Amino acid sequence: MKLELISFKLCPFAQRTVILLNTQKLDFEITYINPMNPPDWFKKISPTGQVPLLKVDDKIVFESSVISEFVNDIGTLDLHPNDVVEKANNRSWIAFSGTMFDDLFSLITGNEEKFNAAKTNLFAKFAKLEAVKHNNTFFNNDDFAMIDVAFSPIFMRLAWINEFTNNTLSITEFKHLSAWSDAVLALDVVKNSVVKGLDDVYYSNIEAREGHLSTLLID
Ligand SMILES: N[C@@H](CCC(=O)N[C@@H](CS)C(=O)NCC(=O)O)C(=O)O
Repeated sequence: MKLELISFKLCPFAQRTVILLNTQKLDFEITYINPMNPPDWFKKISPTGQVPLLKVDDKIVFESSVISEFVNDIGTLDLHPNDVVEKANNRSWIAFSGTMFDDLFSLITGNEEKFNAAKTNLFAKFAKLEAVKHNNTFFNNDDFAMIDVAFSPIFMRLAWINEFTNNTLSITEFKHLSAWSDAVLALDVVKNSVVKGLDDVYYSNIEAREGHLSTLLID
């Protein structure tokens, strides 16, 4: 089975796919495009115009949540819990995590009012997660799972923003969440899921958006 991932370097959804493919040790090619200015060949094959898109031989799989499940299906490891209730619960929190990308987008692009509203929203979600997170290394236990993959791009972007500003989005008040984020970000499979220097690109992106967050950047 030949796998080709169509990606965009800054895309958190595509980053999830890269982490999963590498965790499953599956061979794949990666082709980067800019979905805001896509090439014609991409427009022809993509129903949504969005990345990630996975080409599997001559078929396509799109929507990152579906791609994630597909990669789990073809991989040798089952990265979901065995218990069906636990698995459904994990999938619920994965769906919940999707809304955090809207908050992150508003945090980067919004004026002070929108920034504060997005931060309040995001931190209310963190509080909900903190309430259900146990003392384990990862979300379920000591095994890195699909749910940890789903949160990896969020934790990475949060860490970047905290590094670029005076810890504007520090999550240290959430003890379990902080420890979980540290454990996820320490993994090579997560560290290597983005191209070298993407943090600088992210910094420049924050600057270019000229939102409230850009005024909080430190060198
Ligand atoms: N629901 C989609 C969202 C993917 C998404 O928003 N991708 C962005 C890049 S990170 C994109 O392709 N944007 C271009 C567009 O929406 O036209 C998924 O999970 O795959």
